[in-house]
Amino acid sequence: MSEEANKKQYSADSIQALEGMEHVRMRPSMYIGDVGVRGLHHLVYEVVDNSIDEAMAGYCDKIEVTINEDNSITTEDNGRGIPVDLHKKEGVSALEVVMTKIGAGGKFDKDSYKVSGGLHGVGVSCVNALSSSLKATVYRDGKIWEQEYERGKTLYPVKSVGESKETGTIVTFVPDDTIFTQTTEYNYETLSNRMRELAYLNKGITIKLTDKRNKDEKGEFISETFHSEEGLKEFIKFLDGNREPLIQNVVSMEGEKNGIPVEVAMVYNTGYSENLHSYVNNINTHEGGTHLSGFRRGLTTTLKKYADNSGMLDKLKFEISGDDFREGLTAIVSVKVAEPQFEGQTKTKLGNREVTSAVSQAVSEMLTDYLEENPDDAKQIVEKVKLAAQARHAAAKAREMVQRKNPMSVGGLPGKLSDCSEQDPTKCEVFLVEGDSAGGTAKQGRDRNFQAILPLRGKILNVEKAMQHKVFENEEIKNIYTALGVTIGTEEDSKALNLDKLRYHKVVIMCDADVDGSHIETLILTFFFRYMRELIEGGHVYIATPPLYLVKKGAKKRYAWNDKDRDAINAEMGGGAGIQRYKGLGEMNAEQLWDTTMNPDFRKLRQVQIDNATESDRIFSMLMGDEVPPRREFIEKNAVYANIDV
Ligand code: 0RA
Repeated sequence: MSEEANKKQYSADSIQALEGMEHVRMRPSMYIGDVGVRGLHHLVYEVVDNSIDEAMAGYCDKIEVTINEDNSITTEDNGRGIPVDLHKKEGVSALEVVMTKIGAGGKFDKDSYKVSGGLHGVGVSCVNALSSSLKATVYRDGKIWEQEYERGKTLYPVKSVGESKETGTIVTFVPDDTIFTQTTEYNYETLSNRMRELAYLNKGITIKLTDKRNKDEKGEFISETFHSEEGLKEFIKFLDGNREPLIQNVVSMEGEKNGIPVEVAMVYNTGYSENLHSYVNNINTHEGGTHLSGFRRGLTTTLKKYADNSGMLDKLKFEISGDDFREGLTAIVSVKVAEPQFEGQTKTKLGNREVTSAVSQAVSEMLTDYLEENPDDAKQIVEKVKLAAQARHAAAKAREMVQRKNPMSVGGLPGKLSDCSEQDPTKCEVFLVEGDSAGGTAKQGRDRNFQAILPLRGKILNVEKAMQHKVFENEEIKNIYTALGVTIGTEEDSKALNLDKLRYHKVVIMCDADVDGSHIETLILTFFFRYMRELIEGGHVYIATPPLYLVKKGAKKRYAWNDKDRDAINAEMGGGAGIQRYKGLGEMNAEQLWDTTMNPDFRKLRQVQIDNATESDRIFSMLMGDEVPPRREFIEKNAVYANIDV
């Protein structure tokens, strides 16, 4: 063998010989998605998933998650405890196998609803591999057992450290900062949202979350306990609580169809948006899939049949479409599938064919009964559907305008857009700027090679409260569509956003750093979230962060983005520096705006991410809805201003 071939052979062997745990450390993203904030939180979900599995099997009803002072995590459950007896094939304790063998999974049998290929379900061993240290404590068979690991390597054989009549599992892990280089700091809110969601999706379980890093006014650790007796029925009320209900009841069902556990809950509100949330094995399926198709089919056929029989649609001049049945609808569909196939860009689209008819049948039965038993509600719903059909007719015309315009011909671009000269969209950025005057400064300050400016006049439309045709008729919104070059409708889905001709890969929202600015930022984000979610999911949406202060002493000038930095800079300059508070972008000149906010070398862009779509939906409906008190409470709770970069 030549030396070259020899080398190749050697590396192929060494890759194959690489133990699973080593592979997880070498390619963590393959297992947990990424090594950023998301992946870090994923470690917690992974361990908790195992406890939830234990609860779903009927052996556990309490789970506690604690963020410790040092940002390590402790999870504790009262399940059966991970088995500790000898694993015959491996020759070590089963606990050690579960903790150190990739693919051993939480369970050895196949009858639990484990997720394959998706985001979760990679096993606690992955968490172990990605932790600088981990300790497992098991209460089982009258004893307390213990084993510790470092970076996935066992420190000592499983040992008994005491006696107890209890059963359960405690896992404490420290995320490895050589893997999670960006941050190892846990976000309470993120974990809290997920634990709440899990409690609703798995009724009867009590999940307690405690943050030992922070104390409340009473001197107690920040803590919340989540428990739901009614599951999705309560989840829907929580989600839609900020919207005005059309009917007072939640329509819900729970059961098994063709061997597939199906749970559905739905309500109608007086709004215009459709909010469907779907889950498979507790994982939010953003891209939908066969269970969601089944829901839509069941809803449409049942409501249509009822409406036709009622004679209420007799005078309607045009056909009712599927969409009309879903205006003002908020629904959650949750299924458990033994071997789910996930498809789509983010692997969050269920592919299993057999699920469609199971959900469709379940929804048909549920709705048929409900409509028969509640004729008043049925009438309200059919009336709403009629109105939706009429509005859709009007919207279709307005939307055609948005679709037909061709942004690639210069004539088609909005007059207010100052375009860049670069033609390669991956290199281009567009700044959506509040107001014409700041727009002017940005236009002067930018690098016209790759930065475009689109000034937006005043407050853009609140899409949360507007009917669809109003949205597509709105000048500012039409400008955003044409400037970005995106259209509605792909071959696969007539309502999906078509990003093939996206003209800028970075879309930057640039608003004043004050309450008004943050309101406008939220309005724009609401529009993106409701009408261009694919743009956010594609990682194209950013928020610019202009500085709050200019600190000046003699010839020295520095910018500060918060009070702490301002004071530190002042101290560095020896104190007594002059401090200018920027109230808006308009107070900066073109050069300052470039230096601080637009220059890629110095600016701090924040990428907008949706890490919990269900929670984002609730927050937008609250921030942009009619009810003032919850909005005020949220804004006050979220200190400086209410930014939605969840
Ligand atoms: C393997 C087998 C059994 C339970 C578990 C693992 C298990 C794993 C975790 C992880 C966190 N909490 C957990 N609780 C249980 C089945 C045990 C039996 O058959 O008795």
